[in-house]
This record gives sequence, structure tokens and C-alpha cells, in this order.
Amino acid sequence: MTDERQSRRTFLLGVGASTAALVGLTAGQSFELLAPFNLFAPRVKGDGPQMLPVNRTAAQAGVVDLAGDPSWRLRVEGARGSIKLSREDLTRMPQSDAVLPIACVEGWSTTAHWRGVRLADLLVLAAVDPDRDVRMESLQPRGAYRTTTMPPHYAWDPLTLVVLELNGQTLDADHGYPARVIAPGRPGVLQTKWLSVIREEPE
Ligand SMILES: Nc1nc2c(c(=O)[nH]1)N[C@H]1C(S)=C(S)[C@@H](COP(=O)(O)O)O[C@H]1N2
Ligand SMILES: [Mo]
Repeated sequence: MTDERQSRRTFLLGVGASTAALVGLTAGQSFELLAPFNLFAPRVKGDGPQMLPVNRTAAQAGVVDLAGDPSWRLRVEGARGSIKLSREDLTRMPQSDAVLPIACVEGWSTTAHWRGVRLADLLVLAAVDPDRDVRMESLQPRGAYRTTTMPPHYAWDPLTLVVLELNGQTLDADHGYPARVIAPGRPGVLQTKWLSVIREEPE
């Protein structure tokens, strides 16, 4: 690698973009080098808070007050009962990392470093049936993307996270604070932000 390329990559990864770990995780991925030449993309890596484009902001979704409310709880419902977890409860659980893209149909895809609680761990806590679909609901009062239904294959994937941190920082309001989902191999539209309820779908 030439010095010029090396410095460009270092620049792209961002001065405040934390950690040697992130550099290590993304090293060798060609999109880092191609991004600056993709002049016609509506959004490119680096746009938006935490180096990730925003599809719909918290204000546009009408969730600013609910998302910032300290009495927020994530409800996880199984057939036999439900649990409620504060953000602090979630941060005290074992945390996992995943490097996964958001791929939006609007024409951008950006890989990011996600950290949070494995969805599978929450499903176990609420005794969710591993054969059932899982439904995620957002704090967002209306709009096509406020809920998603996730088949068990994705829900129990160890890389599927209820995300609390993005690129080394507390998840930004526009990216889904207090918590959002990220799952491998799902279109961006299904990566629900501002989670409120996760529940086992009835038969
Ligand atoms: N609640 C909610 N979640 C949502 C959306 C939304 O409008 N509302 N947009 C989706 C779409 S289309 C995309 S591409 C991703 C974008 O996530 P980001 O804004 O954090 O990059 O969020 C998804 N999750
Ligand atoms: Mo999207």
C-alpha cells in the first residue's frame, strides 16, 4: 500500500473514530478506499453522526421526547411473561460486537461497528419460543418502518444485536437511541431504530 493510500484510509476512518480495534476490523475492506471516488452516491461513508448516514432522524420520526425519556424501558415478551429492562440494565448485561453494514434501498451501504446485547440473550430471558417469529416495535408512533418481523434464523443469530453503541460511542438519537436492532443479511429498512417492544409473534 502506498503512503498516500495509507493516509487516505487513516483519514477516512476518522480521527475521533476511536480505536486500533476498529482499524483492525476494517483493514483490507476495499470500500474504504473506493468511498471517496463514489461521487454520485446520494450519501457516502462519513455522512451523519458517528460516520453513518441517517435515513430518518429522531425529529422526523417524532420520537425525540420518548427516546430521551429516562423512564424508557425495553419490554421483551414471551408467551409466558415479559421482562422490562432500562438502558442501564442492558448495559450491565454481557456486551457483544459486530461489524455489519446498513444497506438502504435509497442507494447507500455503510459498514459500522455495533455493540450491544445479543438479541438471543434477551429472548432466553423472556423464554421466547425459538421456533417463533419475533416482532420488534419502535417508539415511532406511525410510519411504514416502525415495526419488523424477524424469522428465528435471524433472531437467534449471535451477530444480531440490540445495539447500545455505534462506532465506539453511545448510539446517537438519529441512529436509534436508546436501542436499535442490527442483524446480518437484512435490508436497512428492517433494522428497526428506537426499540420499544420485542415480542414473540403468536401462532
Ligand atoms: N423506527 C424506524 N426504524 C428504521 C427506519 C425508520 O424510518 N424508522 N428506517 C430504516 C431504514 S430504511 C434504514 S436504511 C435504516 C437506517 O439506519 P440509520 O439511519 O441509523 O443509518 O434504519 C431503518 N430503521
Ligand atoms: Mo433504508
